[in-house]
Amino acid sequence: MKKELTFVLNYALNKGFQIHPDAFKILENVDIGKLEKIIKEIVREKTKQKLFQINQDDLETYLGIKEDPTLQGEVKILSDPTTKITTGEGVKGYNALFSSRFNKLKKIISDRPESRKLKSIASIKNTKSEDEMYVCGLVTTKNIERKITKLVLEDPSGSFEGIIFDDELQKTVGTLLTDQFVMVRVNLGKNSGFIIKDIILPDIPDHVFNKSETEVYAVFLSDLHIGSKYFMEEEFMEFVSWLSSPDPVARKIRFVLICGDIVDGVGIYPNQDKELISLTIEKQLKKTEMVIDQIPKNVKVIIMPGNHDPGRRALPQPAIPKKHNSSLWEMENVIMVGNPAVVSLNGVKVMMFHGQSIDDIVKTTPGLSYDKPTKVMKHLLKARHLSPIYGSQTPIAPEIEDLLVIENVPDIFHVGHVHRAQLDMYKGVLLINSGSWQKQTPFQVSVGMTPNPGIAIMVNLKTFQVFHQNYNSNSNNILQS
Ligand code: D5M
Ligand code: FE
Ligand code: ZN
Repeated sequence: MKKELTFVLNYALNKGFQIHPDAFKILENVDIGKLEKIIKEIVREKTKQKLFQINQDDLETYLGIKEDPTLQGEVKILSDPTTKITTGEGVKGYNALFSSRFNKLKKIISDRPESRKLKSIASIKNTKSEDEMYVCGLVTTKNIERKITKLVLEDPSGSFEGIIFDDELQKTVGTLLTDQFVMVRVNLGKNSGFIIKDIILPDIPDHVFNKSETEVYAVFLSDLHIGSKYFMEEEFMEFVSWLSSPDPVARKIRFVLICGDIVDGVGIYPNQDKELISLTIEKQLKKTEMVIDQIPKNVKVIIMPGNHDPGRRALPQPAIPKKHNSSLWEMENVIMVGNPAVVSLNGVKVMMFHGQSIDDIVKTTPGLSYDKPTKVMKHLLKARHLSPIYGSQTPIAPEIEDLLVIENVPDIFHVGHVHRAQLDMYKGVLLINSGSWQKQTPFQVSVGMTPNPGIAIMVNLKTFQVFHQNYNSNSNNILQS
């Protein structure tokens, strides 16, 4: 304990006072230079009233940080895959998944005026019409060779192949993701092949974001990796104790969102045990519980899993199962959701997705990289899908309903996974990659991945002003925007 704190405690005790543990918590975070004055004044006042206990209320009144009861902290779960998971069997399952993806995205694109001319692939197969036509489907192949680019799409009626000559459109084809939904404008060419004249993505319209009525803040966090040797425990605990401090922003925080990889897990990558401090899931979750318990109880904590957390690996992921640690589930202010999830915080809609698909997208798409995750997030919004590529590194379960389609436009899109905190805006949607609280791992060193861990991002849900705090002592470690 700091000597200044010991001094004021002894002072109060000698005057016959008791200090409530909640009051003590506040005292621990008070500027030490002010401690003595605060205690002496409270002791003098309360002695007059003949009340010999110093409680939280006394300190909050004195410090002017009394909780504002008008600040709302309302969470609604708008979408969570946990109870919706109904995985199909084998080929039948995948057919159902892709048919659900196609139907949902066709409905989304139907809002565009061009869609009135939309035809099924089968119906244009033998056409002799010279008019322009529109078809849509999922990208099955893109073939970019010398000057000729071919694109193959599939809809429930069949398969369509088109050729692209235009340079700009050829570049667009390069950025399309396999299994992504697109609409194309086509003409019949001279030798009865189809020529693609335009490629239209479902995309999002310009968005006017919803606001909280009161000036409440939400904190955006991801990739704690509790249990790993590289979890920045000291820095993270410093941030957590700031949440109880008299800082005016801290006093207005009502939500903490954790976007996956809360624990490091067990057996996630080869020889992981050499990099773990806690060797079992149970121990890692126990530690998590201790950490989360330090967050003030008037703050709702939303926990979503990532690829390191227990449950299942394939997307969509259910919430971390109860069987490992019931107390985390039972904490009054903790809400466990699956990946992806959409939550409403005082009416502000946040879409949370861990971001597994970024790995596949970065590897196959020119112009996208790990150090600019919000660029990939824009790509996902344009595709209106969180993980289009099937059959690569990111496992996707053959759900009867495709729960990874972005059906509604969120106000905030929150992602993690790549350990690079970055902010951006796209058509009125705030994009947040909340980075990590894990130092660079030997794997990341080996592949030249430089994380910027230890940054807490906070958003004022009334004004959408963004703040951040950097707990990393390395001065090169900065938030990108
Ligand atoms: O992933 C953090 C980042 O590091 C994410 O972009 C994937 C990448 N990563 C981590 N381990 C591997 C292996 N073994 N192969 C390829 N890419 C990897 P995280 O989910 O925190 O481990
Ligand atoms: Fe991670
Ligand atoms: Zn991850």
